[in-house]
Amino acid sequence: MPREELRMLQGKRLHKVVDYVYHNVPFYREKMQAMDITPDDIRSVDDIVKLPFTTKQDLRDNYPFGLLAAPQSEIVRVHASTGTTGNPTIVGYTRKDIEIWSECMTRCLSSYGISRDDLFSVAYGYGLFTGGLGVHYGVENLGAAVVPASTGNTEKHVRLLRDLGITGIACTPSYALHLAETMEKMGLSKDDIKLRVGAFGAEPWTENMRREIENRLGLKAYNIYGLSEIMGPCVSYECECQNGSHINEDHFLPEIIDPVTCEPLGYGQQGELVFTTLTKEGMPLLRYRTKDLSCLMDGECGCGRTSVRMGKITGRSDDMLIIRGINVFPSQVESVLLTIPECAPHYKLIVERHDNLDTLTVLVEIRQEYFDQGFDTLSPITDLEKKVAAKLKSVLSIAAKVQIKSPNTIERSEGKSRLVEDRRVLK
Ligand code: DLL
Repeated sequence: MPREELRMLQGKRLHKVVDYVYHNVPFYREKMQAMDITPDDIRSVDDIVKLPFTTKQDLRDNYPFGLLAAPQSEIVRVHASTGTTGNPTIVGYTRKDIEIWSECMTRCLSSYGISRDDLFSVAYGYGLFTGGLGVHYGVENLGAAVVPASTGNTEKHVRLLRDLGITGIACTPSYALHLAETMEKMGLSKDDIKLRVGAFGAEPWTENMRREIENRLGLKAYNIYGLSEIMGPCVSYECECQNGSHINEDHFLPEIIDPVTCEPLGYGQQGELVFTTLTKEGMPLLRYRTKDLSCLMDGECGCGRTSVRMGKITGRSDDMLIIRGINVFPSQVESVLLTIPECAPHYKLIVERHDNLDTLTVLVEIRQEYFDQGFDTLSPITDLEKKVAAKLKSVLSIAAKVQIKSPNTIERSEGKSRLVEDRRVLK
């Protein structure tokens, strides 16, 4: 679509979604009333700057369903992502939302060259995380055959790749490398499998990782980006030119802002990505601050698509970690530790990558009074470590190794906290 036409379409859809949330979501109506604006003030894309921002905190404050615009009877699916502390972020989708999501995924898969003739394995987690089901519906919608492998059981997955002649795969880039390693340990090589396309995202990755995945699995590796609050996978995707990821702009209106002043930035400038959903019915969001740092790239792409592209995610403007594709906030770990009487509020997180799998180790000090009661012997310590690990697992959804430390052994920091040591090197 020519850009002028696209902008007109976006303007029309923007007005419609603003009108919709104004009348259906008290949170937005109150925000807009406080800013003295009505839906009639929003007539074109340029008016977006008049609208309020939405943050993850707003989603938490309105937990679980306060930001839904559609009646609950219209919601056909619910997903959840990690919240900063306590409450997860809940997202509800209507039947039409699922259709649009699948359509966006189909665009993305067909831009990678996937067709009805392919057998496509989805190795993102199925469940509350949007990766598994999100990609799954896109593959089915396209008419390719989906193999819902999910994560884990890697050797079985390698056998499926070989025996079924699977040609496409979607997973995190680190899992793709783990898969390659497992395959090699099983005495197989890329010549034993038929993979030719991979859709990798849900965590940051580098050009070196791309080359390594391509060499070891014998496929072409494409980026896929998304976040559950906006939709899930396929907010943007790479085309064959691999010069940035095309945003599905007729559904998600992007902006780049300065994360400190919130002022809009121009094309090519690094800042925080912000999205407004243009067609969502279940939980539309206005100017959602992703905290992802990137840039927007204009100009026509060699593939002929006119949609704007975003650069690689270069970091986050908050402290969120992505461990095995799962979002983890240090404050979540802290909130769990605070519920365990034996633990002192002194802890440290160590994130490492072994065999291309991320590991999280939590060091936490025991409180002096428990230490004095004989906790300095091995068995109660092991029990406590198990108890803390189980609690962390239930809240974070990933396994963490826990090491209980004696009082006053974890370094204290003045000023900027050094709670996290991320030892992963994305080569
Ligand atoms: O990760 C959705 C997704 C699933 C995207 C599968 C791609 C593939 P969340 O769990 O809500 O949703 O996490 C969203 O993950 O804000 C980014 O920080 C990060 N992220 C997602 N894709 C990429 C990517 C899914 N391609 C958060 N590169 C986002 C770098 C990514 N970071």
